[in-house]
Amino acid sequence: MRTLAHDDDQLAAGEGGLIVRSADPLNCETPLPALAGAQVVPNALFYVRNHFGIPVLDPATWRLDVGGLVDRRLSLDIGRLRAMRSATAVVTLECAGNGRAGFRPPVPGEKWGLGAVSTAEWTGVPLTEVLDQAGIQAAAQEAVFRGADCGQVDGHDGRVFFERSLPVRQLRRAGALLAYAMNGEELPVRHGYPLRLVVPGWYAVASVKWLTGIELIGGSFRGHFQVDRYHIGGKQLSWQRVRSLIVEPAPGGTVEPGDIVIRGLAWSGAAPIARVEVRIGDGPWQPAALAGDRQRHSWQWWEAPALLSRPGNLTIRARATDLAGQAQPDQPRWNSLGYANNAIHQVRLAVAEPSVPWPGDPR
Ligand SMILES: Nc1nc2c(c(=O)[nH]1)N[C@H]1C(S)=C(S)[C@@H](COP(=O)(O)O)O[C@H]1N2
Ligand SMILES: [Mo]
Repeated sequence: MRTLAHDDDQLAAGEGGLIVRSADPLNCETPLPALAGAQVVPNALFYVRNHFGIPVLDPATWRLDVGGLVDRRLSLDIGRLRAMRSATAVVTLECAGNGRAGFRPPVPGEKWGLGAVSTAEWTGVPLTEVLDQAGIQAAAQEAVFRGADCGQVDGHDGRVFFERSLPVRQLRRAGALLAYAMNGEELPVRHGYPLRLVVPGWYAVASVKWLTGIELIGGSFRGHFQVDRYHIGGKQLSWQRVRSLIVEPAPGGTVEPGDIVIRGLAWSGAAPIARVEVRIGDGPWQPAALAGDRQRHSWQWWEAPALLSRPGNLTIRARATDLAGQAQPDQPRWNSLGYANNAIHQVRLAVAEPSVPWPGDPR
């Protein structure tokens, strides 16, 4: 199998302004401050999370094979899929490891900051269309999604493919797409060309890229990325936890005293965002205004005006609550593999000495 020369791809990533965490496999964060209120992240700036080399698939020979506990086995080429009923959705993908660098004591794994999250408009075939064509048998309990990428994994003989499963009872309400387009463009190679699964609201490990197979099985899938990774204490990761991030002003920066607008993002897999609150220093929590489009599975921009009058160092915090009543913890909920850190985001700022005296300033 041909894989993308990672030197080339790393170069491209650097040019695109991504923050490269690892070149091989290619893992990159989105520079969130560069987004400035945009609903979707341009494809070139969408974060990248890979476990193996990027497979380069030939669309002429590529097939999506559907098998296992189905009434009819399917082998669909990209033309067949594109001819089927399509749907489009704006969906935020977040890596379960996003924010792993914030765990104390530290945990092994890619040391993600807060940029392993992005939003795009995905177009493809509703997963249910394909599964209905195949006909799921009553004995099927899980659907296993296989990616074309594979490699060596400690503790396993031979090649391990990237595979994840979803419970059959979740498939219908998941609203998952078999996506072939991203932000109106052909799905880029690094994001899964020619076809990827997109599972709205779930940690993005579920959204298998370079999809080649769907197999319906009668038990619980025991693959490496299901049982050795991407769980918390044996419990499968599913919905993205509620979270908000401060995007502006940028952490560690210096701002002039006076009126500023704090802006950020909030999302939750389980339910829409109910509210976001910000706290300046030791002040009270104050409501932020939700801004921009509200789409069920997309992050939501918010903003809050603030008056920063006193020079010195300052901490700004933001916390979101979703309509299911879930809130964010003050501190990361530590787990040995370092997943699902949704602790309240804190940003430290310096407020400069005023360059012109304040009206009424006694100096
Ligand atoms: N085939 C395949 N699919 C995959 C992965 C992978 O390594 N191989 N990584 C998963 C993980 S952990 C994440 S966070 C998302 C990242 O998707 P992106 O690179 O398009 O941002 O893809 C998921 N799907
Ligand atoms: Mo991930």
